[in-house]
Amino acid sequence: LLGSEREPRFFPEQGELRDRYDVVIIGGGGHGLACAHYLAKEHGITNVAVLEQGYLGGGNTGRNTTIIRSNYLTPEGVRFYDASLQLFQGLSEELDINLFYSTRGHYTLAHSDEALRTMRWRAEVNRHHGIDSRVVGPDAVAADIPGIDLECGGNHPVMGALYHAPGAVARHDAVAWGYGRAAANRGVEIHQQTRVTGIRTAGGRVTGVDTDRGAVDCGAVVSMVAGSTPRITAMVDLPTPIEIYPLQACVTEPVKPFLDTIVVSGSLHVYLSQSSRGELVMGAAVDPYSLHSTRSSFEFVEGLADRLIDLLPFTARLRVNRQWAGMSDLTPDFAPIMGTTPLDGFYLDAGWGTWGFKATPISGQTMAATVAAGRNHELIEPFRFDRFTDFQLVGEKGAASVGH
Ligand code: PYC
Repeated sequence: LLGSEREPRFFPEQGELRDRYDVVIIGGGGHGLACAHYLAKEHGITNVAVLEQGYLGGGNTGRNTTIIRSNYLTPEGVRFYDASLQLFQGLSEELDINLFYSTRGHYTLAHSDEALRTMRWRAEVNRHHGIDSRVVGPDAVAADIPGIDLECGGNHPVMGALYHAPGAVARHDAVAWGYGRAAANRGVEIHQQTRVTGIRTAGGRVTGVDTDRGAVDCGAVVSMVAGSTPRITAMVDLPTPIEIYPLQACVTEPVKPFLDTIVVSGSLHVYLSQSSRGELVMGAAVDPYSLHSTRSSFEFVEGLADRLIDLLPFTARLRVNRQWAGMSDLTPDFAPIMGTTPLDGFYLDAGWGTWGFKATPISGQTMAATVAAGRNHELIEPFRFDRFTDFQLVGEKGAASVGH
């Protein structure tokens, strides 16, 4: 068969937009596609369009360092991310696609008494919720992280670490493809290269969206666009406290496998793991200024290398092969904003900052349940839109991994 005569390998060809959908999801990243999948699978809602301005998984889903963990600080966060981790563990089978889900263990290094105190706090909250996290000493760190300089060049000696056994990595873009294919197989339409330019409302509720391919009516709009959130919420005059900061990452040339675990140092602003190909996948703090851009900078790699060499001196000899950036939609309390909003029929899944990939399955599932029921799923109620006006914040900064 000629290529043009074959069945599409992954997604059916999408024609024109329909006149009306029950649900329009803005954003064809992991969260949007997961929501489409669970709407169709768990609620029988299939008259759904996912509108993506670029290509599937081309936003933050394809721009993170693929870390999955549930070692959060607040009970609300721990419950939510642990439910996500549980879903991740069965996801390759559910979606019939190899996500290369790999449990590695996750070290968060402490270089000060204050950091160690936070690690103890997190370990206590985690264990209370049945999650395998514990504080370990420098010897355990040295045994699991070959090549580490525990003195960090004399600058920030490692005093201990939070060890989180279920910490994992997975092939990030396959998560988007898997959810997209599963949703499409149930009748969801996925329209790439389709930019939402406006949201229509009447009588205090959503009635449709305008796109660069025409207008459609709909009963509900779900915004799942991470770093583009302010552009979408401005369309419905819904102010949020979200600010956008770039988060950059890079990979080195491949080297012989030496590192099984995921390593995070909030104080050194470094985190890394070794991919199945042997590359070190690494990142640092968010950029020190708010910016709506995915450009990468030399300053990022230079600063990261400077601190990484303190931790793992041999990495001074490695070349960086590739770098990229995503746009983090940060909230003041470092927890997401999810669920219903003051505008009927408009739902928000945002504020994913630097921790959105690991939440993909549970965000999709709980947002789908919220849209189907018209009220927040209990797991996301703590992350509700109006928590900033009634001062019920969910302070997760201590578990954010990335410096801010
Ligand atoms: O939250 O685990 C995390 C993380 C790692 C890198 C960026 N965020």
